[in-house]
Amino acid sequence: MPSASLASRLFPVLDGFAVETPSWGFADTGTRFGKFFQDAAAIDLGDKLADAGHVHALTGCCPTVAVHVLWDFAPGQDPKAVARLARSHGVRIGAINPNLFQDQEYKWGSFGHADPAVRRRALQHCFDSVAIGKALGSEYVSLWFADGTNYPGQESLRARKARFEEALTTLHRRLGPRQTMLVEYKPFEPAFYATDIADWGMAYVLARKAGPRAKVLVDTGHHYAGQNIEQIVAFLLDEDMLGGFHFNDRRYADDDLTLGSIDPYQVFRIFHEIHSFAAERGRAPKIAYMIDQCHNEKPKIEATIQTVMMAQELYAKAALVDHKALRRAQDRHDVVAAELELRKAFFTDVNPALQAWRRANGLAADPLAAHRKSGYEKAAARDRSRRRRELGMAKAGSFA
Ligand SMILES: [Mn+2]
Repeated sequence: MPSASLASRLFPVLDGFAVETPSWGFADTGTRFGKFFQDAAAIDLGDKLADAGHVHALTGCCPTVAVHVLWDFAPGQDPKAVARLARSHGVRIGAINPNLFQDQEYKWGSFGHADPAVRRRALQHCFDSVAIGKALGSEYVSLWFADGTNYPGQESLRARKARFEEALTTLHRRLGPRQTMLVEYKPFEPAFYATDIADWGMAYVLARKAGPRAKVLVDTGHHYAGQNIEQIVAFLLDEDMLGGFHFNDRRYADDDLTLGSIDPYQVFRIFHEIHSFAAERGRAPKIAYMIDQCHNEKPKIEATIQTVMMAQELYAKAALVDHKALRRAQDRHDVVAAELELRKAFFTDVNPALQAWRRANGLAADPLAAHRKSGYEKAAARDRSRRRRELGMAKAGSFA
């Protein structure tokens, strides 16, 4: 049994923490070198929402699912039908992700393209995404751009910046009163010389200029090795410009590994900045916590549950930092004592409290073990293999 005080401190923390799963994380995705197909991988949006519903039923903290417009919505598809489908699986549609990197038109960019016709096409797709979001009651339109250049001198960097400013401002005007536009950054890949939104500073400037409902999205994998992500998070929080996260882990670049698998202390330090901000301001900042991972080797549902459990555990640990004691140590420049306050929280075993919270919410104490016992994966593999054969898909794989 957890100590009563630990549980009573952590229950409200866990009640207030939700993680959004990505529809694409349940389908056959992987590296740009090759995909290793899984029989149980989702074929269509119905499968993805079923898998997301299963994850939510087991973890109790994943009520929404992020969707990719191009991959998940057939042209002319009624968003209300998608909302109903989601509801039937016990989840709601979360962030709407336009796709501005797949079509041939975007070889030289989307919002950054020199040709106004291509920029208009990209904007129209974003307008459609905003409309889908409005119809679904979704709060977020989440933007990531593959735009950039590969060689010095290829294009005017400032001209591309100006095009981004104009397009993002135009898009912001289309947002409904309940919608927020998230601007994601990434240092390189697919652009290997200059990515148009390469870091948090560029995303910050562009979001600021676009309008008050544009915020920055921090994808934990989109940083150079050694970059201090929690300092970026602290800066953005202080400027009221942190909109959301894409969770994943990395060892080298944008590796899409399971959150906390390489460096759980990094994730803890990010959460600590958020809890510290909340403690000072007396309110939790509104942040969209989302997963952005594609698993090529791990079974997709297992990896998703593992990620959610890791996020909950580290979020709970970070909530245990004694902010008053930390402040006192900081005030007397006791560097060692200040650091120890963080380490004390990080090394506290919160699992008994997490298990107690799950039981109190009618959930299995160990969602991963419950999933493995449930037979869901086997049944999905059987059903989806049969449907792939019926659909004439030569081997495993999905439409997206
Ligand atoms: Mn991302």
